[in-house]
Amino acid sequence: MTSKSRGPAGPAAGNATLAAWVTQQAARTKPDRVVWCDGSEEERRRLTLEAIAAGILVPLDRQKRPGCTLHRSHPNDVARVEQLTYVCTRSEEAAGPVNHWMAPSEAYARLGRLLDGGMTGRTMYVVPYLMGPPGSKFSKVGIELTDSVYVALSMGVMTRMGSVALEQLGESPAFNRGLHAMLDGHPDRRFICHFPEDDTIWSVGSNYGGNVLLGKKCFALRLGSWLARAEGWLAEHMLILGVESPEGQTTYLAAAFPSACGKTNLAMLVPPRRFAGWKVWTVGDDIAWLRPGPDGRLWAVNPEAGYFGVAPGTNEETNPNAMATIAHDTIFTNVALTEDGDVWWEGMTPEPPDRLLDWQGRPWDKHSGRTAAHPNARFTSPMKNNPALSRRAGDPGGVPISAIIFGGRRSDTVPLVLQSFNWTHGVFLGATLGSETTAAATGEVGVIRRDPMAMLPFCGYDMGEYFGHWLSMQRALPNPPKIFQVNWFRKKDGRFLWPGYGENMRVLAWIIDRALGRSGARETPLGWVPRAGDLDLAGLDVSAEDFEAAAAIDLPAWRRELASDGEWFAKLSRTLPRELALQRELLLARLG
Ligand code: GTP
Ligand code: SPV
Ligand code: MN
Repeated sequence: MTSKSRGPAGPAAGNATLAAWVTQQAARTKPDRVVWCDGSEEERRRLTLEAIAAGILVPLDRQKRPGCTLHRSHPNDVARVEQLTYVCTRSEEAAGPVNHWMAPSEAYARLGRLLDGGMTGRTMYVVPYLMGPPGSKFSKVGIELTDSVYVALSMGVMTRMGSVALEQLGESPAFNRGLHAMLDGHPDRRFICHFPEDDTIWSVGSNYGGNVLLGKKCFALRLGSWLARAEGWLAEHMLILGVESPEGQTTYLAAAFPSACGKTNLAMLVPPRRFAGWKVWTVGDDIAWLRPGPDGRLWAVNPEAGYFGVAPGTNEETNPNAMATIAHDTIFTNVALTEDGDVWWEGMTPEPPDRLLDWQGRPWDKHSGRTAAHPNARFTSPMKNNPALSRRAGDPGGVPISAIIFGGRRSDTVPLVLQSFNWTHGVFLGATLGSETTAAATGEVGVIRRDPMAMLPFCGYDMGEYFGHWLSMQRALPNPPKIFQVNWFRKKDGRFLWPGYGENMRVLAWIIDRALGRSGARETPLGWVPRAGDLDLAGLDVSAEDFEAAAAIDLPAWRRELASDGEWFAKLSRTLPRELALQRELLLARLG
């Protein structure tokens, strides 16, 4: 820690670029104090106590939730704000038709006015962080300057934070420049601006998750995707997991599902009884950085070190590994507080406790007529708490990916599982992925939108060019992963047809068999699907009728889907790769 007396450059003295940049931003924002974070346990304890004293964190019961705290964000600041998130490239075309765009000069001027003296009376925390394992060629360094102690503490959980990052950086000027100021928190003064040409992110007016934990969506995905295109790799909104067979063979999969569509749950899956002897290991639950290896396979690392997971719906049945992970040393955001100092959310137990304080700190009981936890309430936990953490989660070389899965939240049309005919067709499946919107972003919930590769809110450049980049990866991958599409969320009469969660293991087993060339399949116009008997359904509590409805291919619905894909592609027409338009034509012809 460095106080103002040593100057804002603090321990960066050896890195002149870093020292100069921090000094410059401190001169802009004028904090009373500058504190450099070193990532130590002592520092974490001290900042937590300061945050408790300031009323920013509420300590939880030491027996029930050791090392845990609760944070309540402002009720108008509870999710990512896509309409206030900008890609600020010199040309509007570089950002593409689905990103919000602002000219860099305008963004720097507008946010610069807000940031001028924006930390007066406050502390600026200098948070050096490393995305990816130390010493890995995948890894990148960011520095986040923030006036939020909640952000500094959360970054300490979500990333490899402190000295480890400064060591990796050394004297290099190649670090992401992140600046975050809470300001007065008014939505009129809230902007999340990305400057990919300057490796810079400015975030003002929020103190929530993906808006402010700049290593996560802002750096690892929006700027990451920009760097990945230039450097020949992929930065994706994907979980990474390893499935170990009873014989001890582990196969690694990566899966892209939109926000709040099941990544954390799949990454921590506990196989059902039928799969005794099988084990699923978590490598990552939200973000994957993937690179072609010298062996022609695709290798992946999880750049994060923690989980910022959805709380509602998490319980001992759906996700026992998450429940163990959040048993200690966790920061909870916008969950309900029990009378004995523990947390609660919808779906944690069948019945709520008699009395709670809701996520806004107001008295609550089950007659209150509102949810106790916010639907986007979250936990922030170190990945080392996870009993299912893969031994290779921190492997600097990454893990080899045998299959990529795309999935959305679709109450109709999309079948339980299908396999693409080839890489190009797989990219088409990803590019046309549709999903119902969720509480992870502000706005209407339950509206179907195209969310290609689950990256709609996270791609830092033109979406058509992003698809082109995906297609071009095949040249670097003589041994590419096989590509699949899944849907756990198909419904009939308002209820899910497929039980999901642990039972998704049955689908993973087929995917692995297909990826390793061990199982048959039936060809349909949409892709390869399991033949009767290919999916192991023994001991599954689902009627044959429901299973068939979950797996059914509804051709009229697919004709409507293709019309919607056509509108989506028209929006991207300037840069849409011809191969993808052709894939759509071919599918139209197959549907007749
Ligand atoms: P982000 O952190 O926003 O990127 O979300 P995520 O993709 O990690 O989603 P998560 O695993 O947290 O799940 C979101 C919600 O979907 C939770 O309420 C889960 O209980 C629910 N969910 C997850 N998997 C399944 C499933 O297989 N079936 C059903 N019906 N619901 C699921
Ligand atoms: C998501 O919305 O996809 C998340 C949560 O993982 S946030 O960090 O807010 O982006
Ligand atoms: Mn996510």
